[in-house]
Amino acid sequence: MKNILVTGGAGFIGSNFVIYMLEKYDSYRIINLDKLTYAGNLENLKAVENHKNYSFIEGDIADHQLVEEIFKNHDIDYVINFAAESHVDRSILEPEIFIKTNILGTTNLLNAAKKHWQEGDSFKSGKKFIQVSTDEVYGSLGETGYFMETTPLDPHSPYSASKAGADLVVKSYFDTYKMPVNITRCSNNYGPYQFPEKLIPLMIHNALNKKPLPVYGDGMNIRDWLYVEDHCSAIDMVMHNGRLGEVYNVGGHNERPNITIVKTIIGYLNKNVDSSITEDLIKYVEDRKGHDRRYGIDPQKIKDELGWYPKTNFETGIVKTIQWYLQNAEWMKNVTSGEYQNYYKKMYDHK
Ligand code: NAD
Ligand code: TDX
Repeated sequence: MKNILVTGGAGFIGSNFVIYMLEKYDSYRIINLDKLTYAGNLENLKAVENHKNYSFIEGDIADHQLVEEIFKNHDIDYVINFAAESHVDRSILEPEIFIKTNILGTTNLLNAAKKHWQEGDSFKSGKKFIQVSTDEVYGSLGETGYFMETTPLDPHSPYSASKAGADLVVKSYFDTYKMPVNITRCSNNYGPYQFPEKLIPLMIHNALNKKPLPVYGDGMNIRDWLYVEDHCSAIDMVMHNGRLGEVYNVGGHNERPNITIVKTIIGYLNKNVDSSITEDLIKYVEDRKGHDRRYGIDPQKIKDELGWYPKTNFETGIVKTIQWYLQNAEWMKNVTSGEYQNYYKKMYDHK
């Protein structure tokens, strides 16, 4: 048995990853450390909460004593660090917590792993720290070209700056101590359990409630979409076969302008759920500050080195995703009550 410390495992990608790993392997014990912020939700993990190889610890990755205790009590073999403040719009409103969790929290995890994994000048074999990062650290593309692992970092939002900062700290632990690490940089994920502050679940939720669909700017900003399960399989491969110290970009060449995504969701709901859901709901609103124009990943390295490829194309993935939200109306109702209402008012009511 090997022990994986998954942080942020009650969030969108983390919970999908925990379920993916427990379904695929018998040989891993997963310890999920999550602070249960507004984005963390144990309902996401109902399917595995009693699994013999799963346990949950509520707490902060920046809590030195707690993280030290976890490393002392469990022989941790891998850390997969998903825990983060992850929403760009929130980082524009309140940057400090992004610096604390994303940079200081990551450094705290690195220190504990280093302390328990280091033997003299080298590290015990079979250990690895994986930092789950984002394509946003590369900044914004023009109409052509793609982000490669060698593209210079040029983050624009407090969120992406904090992720770039964390990446550099992780890299420095490899460069300085030869600590076994990998960094993955993935494009926009979509799928089950995504919090409805992000474009796709927010548009599905609003459309079903006949609320305006707030499209920032001209709606022509481009994102490169990846179905969450394909991201999980990429992390699985990097965990097992990624060359130490390397960065791997993860993306499936699924670039779409935001307005196309919104119209695709409306089209599906109009045809299959309620014909009064139409494009009249679209409301062009004030642009996001510092809004990156285009993201596009070149995934050649992870394909060539690790044989990864995405299994779900956008047309299939978006239908599966919309259907999941339709079938999980109770989940959506629960996450959109309480704090969410205040956030929504603060973010959108003046737009
Ligand atoms: P999310 O916001 O849905 O989940 C984040 C989780 O981290 C939540 O469960 C939250 O409770 C937990 N958390 C936050 N602060 C914590 C702390 N201090 N200590 C412990 N737990 C804490 O985010 P997500 O969309 O699942 O993203 C997961 C990771 O993947 C993040 O690191 C993000 O930067 C990265 N990423 C996300 C995307 C995307 O499209 N969503 C794309 C690329 C990379
Ligand atoms: O109401 C909206 N209207 C709108 O036009 C929202 C919430 C978003 N948008 C636009 C902004 C972006 O161009 O849609 C695009 C996608 O926005 P988000 O879902 O907020 O994602 P993004 O800012 O691209 O960042 C996401 O992908 C990279 C994740 O939130 C990050 O955690 C990840 O690192």
